[in-house]
Amino acid sequence: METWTVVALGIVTLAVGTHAKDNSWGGLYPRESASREVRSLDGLWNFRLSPLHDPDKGFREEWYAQPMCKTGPVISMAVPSSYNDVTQDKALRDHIGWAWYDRTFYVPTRWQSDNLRVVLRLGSAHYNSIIYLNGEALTSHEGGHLPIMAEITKGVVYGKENLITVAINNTLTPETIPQGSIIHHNDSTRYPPGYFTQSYNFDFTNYAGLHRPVYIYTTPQTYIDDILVTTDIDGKDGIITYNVTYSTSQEESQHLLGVGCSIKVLNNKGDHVTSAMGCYGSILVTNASLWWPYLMAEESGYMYTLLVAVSDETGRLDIYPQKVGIRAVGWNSTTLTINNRPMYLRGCGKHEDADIRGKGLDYPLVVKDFSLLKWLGANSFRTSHYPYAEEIMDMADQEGIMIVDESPAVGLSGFGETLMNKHISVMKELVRRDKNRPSVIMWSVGNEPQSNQAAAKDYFSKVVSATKSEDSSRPVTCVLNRPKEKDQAGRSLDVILVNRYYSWYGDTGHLEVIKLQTVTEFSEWHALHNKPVMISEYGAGSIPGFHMDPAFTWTEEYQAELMVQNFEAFDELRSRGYFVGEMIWNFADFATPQGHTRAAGNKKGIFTRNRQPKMAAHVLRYHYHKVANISLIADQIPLCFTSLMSENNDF
Ligand code: BDP
Repeated sequence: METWTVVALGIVTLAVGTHAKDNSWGGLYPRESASREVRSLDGLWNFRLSPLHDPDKGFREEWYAQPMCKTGPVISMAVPSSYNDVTQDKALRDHIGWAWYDRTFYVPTRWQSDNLRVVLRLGSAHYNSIIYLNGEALTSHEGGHLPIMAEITKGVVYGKENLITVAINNTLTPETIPQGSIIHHNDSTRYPPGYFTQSYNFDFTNYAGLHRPVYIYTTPQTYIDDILVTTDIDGKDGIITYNVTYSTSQEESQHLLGVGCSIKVLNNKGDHVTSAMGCYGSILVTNASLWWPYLMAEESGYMYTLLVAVSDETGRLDIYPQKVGIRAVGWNSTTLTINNRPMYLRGCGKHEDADIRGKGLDYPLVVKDFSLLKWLGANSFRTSHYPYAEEIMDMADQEGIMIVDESPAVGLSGFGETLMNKHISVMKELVRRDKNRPSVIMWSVGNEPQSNQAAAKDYFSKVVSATKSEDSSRPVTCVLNRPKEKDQAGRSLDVILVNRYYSWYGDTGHLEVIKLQTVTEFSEWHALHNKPVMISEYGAGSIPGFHMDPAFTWTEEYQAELMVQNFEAFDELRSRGYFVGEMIWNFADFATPQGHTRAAGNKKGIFTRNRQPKMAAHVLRYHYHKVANISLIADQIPLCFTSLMSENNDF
């Protein structure tokens, strides 16, 4: 007999460790300026797992009170990285529960004598984390994928060694986002005593660890806390509306009386364009260079910099460089627009995923992925199925790649109030982090919820309206996969995104039904909701190097031909005027839990996990350039695809 329990390891112990208040504002990304210094704490940290059957051990023995190397064995762990795949240890790969990291660092005495504020910021820790500084609980955070910030001015010792310890728990429960369950296998004839496993309803490895960079940085005592920027266009001019919020340390709060803001707008070469005074207002940029998506204009991803300065009554300045892309997003019942021109999303569903590092940020991989996206002629991707690293989002802004920015709410069910409140908080955190990004053209509150459940109606109406109240300048969606007659979420959304796997999960092997089924389905979604529709996932698995003609499932030919059939449907739907985009599943092969339907991971990538093209990548490249009205020189397309494409009238 197996029991499914709500109680998870670590939730009990989370209470033990949490003396610190949960912090939901991750703060502005740490950037250097004339007033701010940034130091990286990335590198090799010390690391130890809590024993599987004694999850509280680290708390009981106070592993945070002194360097962990003094309380037992440690190994080196790379930061940023997931911890799962960096060693040969299966127990580490499959761990459930608490994992502990620590390292020491110095803070210069100059920071104290200069009366600076010192802040710690972690890009993401998955899933629950508690952060200790010099043995004291500093802050805690629930949920991976979003930043954690805490002021440490008083907690650090200047000019001496400081200790930072991070305890991270990857346990998922029915009330975490995403959800999961701990299954206790109680049948003693089949399992050893205390045997349990983690299950979850999503198709990617639940990687854990310090996934993104860790920084300490300084600000003056009166500092810029947040900047909100929205943009619009008026003929050839751009309008930047801004609101700067500032704060100060408690003792210095009287200084807030004399605080003032000034703004300098610089072009993308760093030259001065215009200036403004005041902590909120609008700035007119005459003859503005607009932010355009890749291949929609000669120059894509154009960004200005707002050099925001806040001064207190002593005249001391805090300066933050805030990038701004001037663009206007619009939508109606059939169309998405950017700068008043209809946009069509040619994109991919992606993952933060690579061998060895798992979900750890890896700069070479970031550059490679954007290079491949542009090679494909893609103009967009969805951050399936969680918010991606800010460093990736920076690249999207800069390269003109549009983003459907998704929350970690993948595969939700149940839809109780606790879950909903948590979901709303996550949306607020996500919007607050990414609100100024020109690349973000849509929020996605989740992927494939069980939206056929009755409770989904009220749930999604509330989550979507809470998201809109944070940001009304972008459409809000949720990626659906339930039958349209049963779905309860679509009515609350601005754009309908649907995942469909014709001739893969249904009618397997029957490529000839794809066009009919796809055109019928998506035209019905549009008719039902009178909203723009797009396909957010379609595709087939292929094992690189598997070939059969006629095409057969799992071969590169099958994946490529399935795509060509889909393109016919998309072209037809596009001609009807309400189909606003297509995203292949997936950009690259990725890691999943072990299972008999996954061959060493999900193989629906058009690139291998190592980012080498399968046949499908060449086919998609040809199609995306054609949709973008850009012809590829025939000899750039390898010969093996030309026969495939010539069978199709569209090519
Ligand atoms: C979709 C999910 C995605 C999966 C994909 C698949 O959104 O996460 O990886 O199916 O089965 O339902 O490949």
